[in-house]
Amino acid sequence: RPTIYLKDYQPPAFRIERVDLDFDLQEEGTRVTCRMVLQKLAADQDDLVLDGDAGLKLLSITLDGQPVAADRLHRQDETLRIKAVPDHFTLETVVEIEPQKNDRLEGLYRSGGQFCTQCEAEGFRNITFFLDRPDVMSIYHVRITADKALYPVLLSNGNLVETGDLANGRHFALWHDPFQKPSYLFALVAGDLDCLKDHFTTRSGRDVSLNIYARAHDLPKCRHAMESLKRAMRWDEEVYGLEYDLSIFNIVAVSDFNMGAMENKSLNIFNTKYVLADPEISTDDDFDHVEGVIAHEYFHNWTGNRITCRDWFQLSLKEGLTVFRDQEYSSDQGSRAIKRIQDVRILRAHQFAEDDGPMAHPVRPESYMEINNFYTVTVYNKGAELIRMMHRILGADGFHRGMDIYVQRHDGQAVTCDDFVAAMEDANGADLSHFALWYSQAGTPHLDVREDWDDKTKIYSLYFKQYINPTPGQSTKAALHIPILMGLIGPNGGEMAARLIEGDADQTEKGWLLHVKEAEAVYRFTDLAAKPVPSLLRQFSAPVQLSSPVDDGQKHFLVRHDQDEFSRWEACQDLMIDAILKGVSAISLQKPMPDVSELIESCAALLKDADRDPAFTAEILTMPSEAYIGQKMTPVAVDAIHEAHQYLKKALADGLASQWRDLYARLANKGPYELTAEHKARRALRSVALLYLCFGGDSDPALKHYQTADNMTDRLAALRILSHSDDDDLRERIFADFYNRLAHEPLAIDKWFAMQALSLRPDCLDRVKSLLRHDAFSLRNPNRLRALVGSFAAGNQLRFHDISGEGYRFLGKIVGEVDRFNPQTAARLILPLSTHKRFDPERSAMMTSVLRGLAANKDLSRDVYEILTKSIS
Ligand code: DPP
Ligand code: ZN
Repeated sequence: RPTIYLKDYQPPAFRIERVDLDFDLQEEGTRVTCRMVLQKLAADQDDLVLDGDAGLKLLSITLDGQPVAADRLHRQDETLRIKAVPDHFTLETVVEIEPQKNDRLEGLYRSGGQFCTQCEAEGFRNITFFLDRPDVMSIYHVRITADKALYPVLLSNGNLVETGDLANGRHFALWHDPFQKPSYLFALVAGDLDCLKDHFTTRSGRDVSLNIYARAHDLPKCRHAMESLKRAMRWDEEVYGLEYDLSIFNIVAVSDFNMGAMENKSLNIFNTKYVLADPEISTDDDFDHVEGVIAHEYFHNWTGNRITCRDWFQLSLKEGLTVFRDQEYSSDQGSRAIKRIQDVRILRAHQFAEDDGPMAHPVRPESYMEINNFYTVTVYNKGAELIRMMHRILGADGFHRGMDIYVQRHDGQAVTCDDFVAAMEDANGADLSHFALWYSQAGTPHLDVREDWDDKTKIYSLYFKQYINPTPGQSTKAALHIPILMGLIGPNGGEMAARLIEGDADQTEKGWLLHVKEAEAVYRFTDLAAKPVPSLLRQFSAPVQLSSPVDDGQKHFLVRHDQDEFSRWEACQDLMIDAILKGVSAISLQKPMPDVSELIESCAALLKDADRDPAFTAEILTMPSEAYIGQKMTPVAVDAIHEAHQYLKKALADGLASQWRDLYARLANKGPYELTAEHKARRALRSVALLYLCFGGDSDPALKHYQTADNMTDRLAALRILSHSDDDDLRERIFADFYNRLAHEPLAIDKWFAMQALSLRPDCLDRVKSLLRHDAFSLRNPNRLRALVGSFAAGNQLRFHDISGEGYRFLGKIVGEVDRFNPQTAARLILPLSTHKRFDPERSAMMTSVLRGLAANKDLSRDVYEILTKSIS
């Protein structure tokens, strides 16, 4: 299994000027005819080498109308070589494929009776022989023929040119996409789908018809996606000056999908999870996720489709940038501070963990075995942090000047991350060569900060020291350019004015922006009346692990006074983390548990002030997860973390019992459900109150909350609490009720599976195993598989890492099975086992033994093989 290297990149030897695809969709085999006009670019190349999956059945091949003799063809692995081709010619292949049997969900496959496609990254080679690489862009004409009764809707990219009826109850549609695109953006859908229609007028006055296709029953649930789409289209015009470029934009919802959604040109295909939203089946968070993903895929039309990646090492060129764009869009729709807190939570929980494990890689990786394994939080979310840092360093105006140049310069091209940085530099006369190291260097930087106050000279000094631990393939690291947004807070809680006398920094509206560029850096401030409290890394201005000189007392002060909401949240989280870590060491030393009364007091003050911003109060009073505490120690003390976590939760529950009760009552639903910011904030805080209210062991409020809920947010908040209950009857009753109520809604049933897999009850794994046999369960549906097995392995630290090792063996067995038909999803599921080095020797040995057991299988997919070899070595 070869490794592919960035350094080996070669430009394509041929150009495809035009491609005509003809799909003859049948219940057995589907025939695909592909006619390409090719032009040789590299004069020294005699042969044409096309990509094509081993499963393609080649029925015929002609070159300029003449059959190609067998001795000119050479098929090996995933390629087809055609020897001695002319400089300019037309090649036509006819292949047969079997979408009905395609459980990989890559290429052309079936989902719920319809045909659909997923081609990114390399799925197109499962459809036909092609130059399946992003830097080969072509103009597509697509003809689809199918049974009219079974597949009344026939869609592909671009504009609909012609439709018509044929003999035997069949019909056809002809589509033409006027924009050049790489094969990974090709899409086709055929099915019996209903359509929600709307339209949008672009700022230059063009009318765009918007269509969301789904099963008839789901159509009303597409309205939120439609409204989100229109908002996103307007936002991209207003903020980036980017307008939609065709007169049609289609979205199709499918229930079997490996990813979240796919930005195919004018024919986005979505996992139902990210398009359907309805109060009965979706939480408030789900509504936000739908809006965010709709925006993300739409934004790709410019950052991804019009300007695409030269090669897959550059994936972050489109993904990091587009994640940044969708994050900013969502911030503008709701609360910027809360969006930032949520994004940082994801980054730390998943990306920092990735950086700390065997799969650590730079935002622009240098090698891979299977590109599917590199659709990661590093490429996406850390990639977005890189864009965010450039935005901060250059300022919003400078950043947008850079974007304008990027678009002007590269429209219609396949480019690199370096091209993006160069556009930013050229637009601003800036030198980002040092900054650009962030793209090639893996690992999370650690930043240790010390302070010093000289009472005589009134000089306040900050000393920064940065280092990055080695990551696979990168043993030494260079210092990065780290932008640190910070403020100095005075005794009265206000921002202190100061004069900088040493260090590289800019003064901004939000505070000082320090540019730490060396392994060590010193900053000195003067003109201060008293020693300030530093508020460091405001808004999480760089993706680093900061160890701060701020002590507990100062953190309590920051919780109350920092003008930066992110930093207030951060200070409170830090206090909770410290309390839990102290608890963990108390447990191991058999000492008394820590005194948390000051923390309770700070939380009491937050609760008193809750009405000012209930949504923020909900965030700040939510405890960090057990898994996040686990990241703070090696080896991860699984059981002690759980015990200390429960201890703090109980202390907050008991210490503030009357406040929780009052708050819960005060926030009671007044009138029916509404999806407004005000209602969402109220539900969020009330759910937090309910959690603490029930934590003493009284399930009644949760039961009542469940029974009176008129929406999924409330129902799920209660179900989550009841899922841990040791009252068997109660739990069975509620889960049965939920199931019967929502059995016809797959997305709700996914939650039903997930809640059981996340239960802290000791019998959790037994329950998960028995759910594998449930009628509604299927390993072949990725959403269902992730809901049950993924939630258990990645979301239930206590039960997955049970010292019996049962959880590990269970996961190994499932991954082995799933890998036989869906390697992409199997490779995701196995990741929790790759962190074995972070656990104690006993657990680690059991985890590696499962990995080794899997690795013994000779038929492993490339996807799982790569994760296993990197994890075991
Ligand atoms: N569909 C995935 C995304 O939008 C891959 N492009 O991020
Ligand atoms: Zn994307």
